[in-house]
Amino acid sequence: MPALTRLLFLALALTAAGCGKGMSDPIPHPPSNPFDPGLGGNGGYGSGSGGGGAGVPTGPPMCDTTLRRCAHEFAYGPKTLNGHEKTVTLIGDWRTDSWTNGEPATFDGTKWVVTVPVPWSTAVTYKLHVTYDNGAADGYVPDPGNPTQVDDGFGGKNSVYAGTTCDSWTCASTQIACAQAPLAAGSFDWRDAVIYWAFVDRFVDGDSANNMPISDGKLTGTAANWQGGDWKGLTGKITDGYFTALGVNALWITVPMDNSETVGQGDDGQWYTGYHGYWPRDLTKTESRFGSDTELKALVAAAHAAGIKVIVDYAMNHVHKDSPTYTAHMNDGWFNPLMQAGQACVCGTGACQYDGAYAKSCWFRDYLPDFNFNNVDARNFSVGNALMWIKTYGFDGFRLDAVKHIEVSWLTDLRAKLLTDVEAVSKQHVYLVGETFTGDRNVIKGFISPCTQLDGQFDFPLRAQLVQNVVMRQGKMSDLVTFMDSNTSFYGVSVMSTFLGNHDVPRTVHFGEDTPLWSDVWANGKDRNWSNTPGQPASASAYERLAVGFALLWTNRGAPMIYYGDEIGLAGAGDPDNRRMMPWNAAGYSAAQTALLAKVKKLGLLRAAHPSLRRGDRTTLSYGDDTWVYRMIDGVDRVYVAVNRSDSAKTVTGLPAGTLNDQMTGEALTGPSLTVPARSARVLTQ
Ligand SMILES: [Ca+2]
Ligand SMILES: [Ca+2]
Ligand SMILES: [Ca+2]
Repeated sequence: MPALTRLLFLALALTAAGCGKGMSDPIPHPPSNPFDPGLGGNGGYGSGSGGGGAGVPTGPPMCDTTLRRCAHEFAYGPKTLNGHEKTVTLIGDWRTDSWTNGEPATFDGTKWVVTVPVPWSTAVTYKLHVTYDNGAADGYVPDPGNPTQVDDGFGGKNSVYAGTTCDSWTCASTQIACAQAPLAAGSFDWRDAVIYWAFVDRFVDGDSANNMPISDGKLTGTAANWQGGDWKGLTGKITDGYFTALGVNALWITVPMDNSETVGQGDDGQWYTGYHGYWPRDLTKTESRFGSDTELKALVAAAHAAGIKVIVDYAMNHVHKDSPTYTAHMNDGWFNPLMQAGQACVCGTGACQYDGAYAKSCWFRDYLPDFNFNNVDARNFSVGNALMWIKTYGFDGFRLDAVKHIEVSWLTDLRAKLLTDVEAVSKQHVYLVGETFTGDRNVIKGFISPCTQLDGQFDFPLRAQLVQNVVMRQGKMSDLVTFMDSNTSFYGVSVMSTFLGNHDVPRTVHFGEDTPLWSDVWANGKDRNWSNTPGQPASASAYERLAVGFALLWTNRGAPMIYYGDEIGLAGAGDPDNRRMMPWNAAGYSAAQTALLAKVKKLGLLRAAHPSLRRGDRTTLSYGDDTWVYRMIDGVDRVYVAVNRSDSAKTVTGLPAGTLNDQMTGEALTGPSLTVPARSARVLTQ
């Protein structure tokens, strides 16, 4: 059907529902077109968004002309060739080190060609280095096809390409910096972040004295009750070096404020507590089950001492009906009324869908009053509250929940206040990462503007594509290559958070089983979340596939995020089964879990050691149905990555000749072609 019709169809069909924090999805699952965004609705209280999917982006990426790069093909031949050319390498000034680290050309049957990204509307000075197979001396020659030459200062000539602009550019990576609040020299660069989502209630119980599970006969078992994790336990993992060993330098922690003491029913009919933190009650107090005010400050201090930033989760969309803020302002316009459109306007019901006219004003549940940020007093109060939290505890960033369900004015007000009241003092950039659970990249992009709105969002479309093509082995590797090539610059100057799993989707290890537990990457796993819950996969293959997924994210731009437990392939279906208590007895891990953990650690160290993995430009060197070989370059740093998703070893090509050291295994190998074992990734340096 036509694209617009299809969008409308999806918007109607995928009226996702279900609160990620204890609601289930009542809608039968959609068919599985790999480019459908799917329901996505279990994230951040729903927000399933129809349409778009992982399709072709609309509009060029957002970046300043100084960062824009246009692909340009340089050629050598055919007229001047003598047939004995062995290698032809382009050298020049299109990149900082490209006079000394050139780009090899390939012979296309008639001439040698090489495509490189050239700076926007900027002349490029270059020449070619040619070697021969007949014993002739190699030489540096200007481009015989380009009459524009200048002296090279060594008695020879360089060629000059006048430069170009283009309709479809890429963006070079750059640190986020806002003119309104200049950064201190050496301030933290969020492109370097590796984030760990420490779901506090389920991470470490460091103090049993604060354990207060709710006693209510309506609760089924403990899956949706408080389980005892706290800030003291998390702090212990910071100080014992767990995160440092993983290469993690940023923590995302659960909403820290007081949550409701009651239970509430999800739309799956089950009863839940506020263990997840998304039912805020007293917005000025900390949650007693997580610990004291002093313990939260100690957590931040311990993190900072270990070189770890702290990103605090903040749920600005609503409060719990028990909140004194609601009691005081239920009738003065601070909150949207529950009754709208002639109904109880619970998101996902009747006229009050997660998308459309009531997306911003519907209530996620009938006990979660929804702020109306068109009311300036309500907005000022809420932005002020967020600022209070960041100033009081010294957090370094916010993870902002359910972004597309609030007025954008809240976001722009928050950013403006952060610039004037926080960044101008700290000289550090406050990272704002949003959750917009959708496969539609244009919706996600709409909130990204680092100095006025968000620095980035969680990259749900990339997660879907990667899990599908690599962990589930659907489609071909070329699908992933095409998607990632279109995705790298899609959000312009930004720091997206890339990830394989989170608290709203089934545990990723199950997508990697020999027979995946779900055949649709957007499945919410709620068919097995209360009964028939999955155990740890027995076969090593699932963990190995997960590790290949980690390797791809850890060798590309973005701030990769580990959902707690994914580093050991922790089992679990949909919410709340994907929030099991973190097992800390390493002796109880299987060999496959231990091997996965070791790989994640190694990737963390490699990412820290190589700027090209965090900021570099990626060039595909070869790919097959199951393999992908690419190179990352940042200045003089270059790393080669060779991925094989299949169940048999594969020979890959396109690597440089000579010795290549696999930093994952310690093996010394030889290019230009080499073998990549089944379900593995090599990270190679010369
Ligand atoms: Ca505890
Ligand atoms: Ca409480
Ligand atoms: Ca709202």
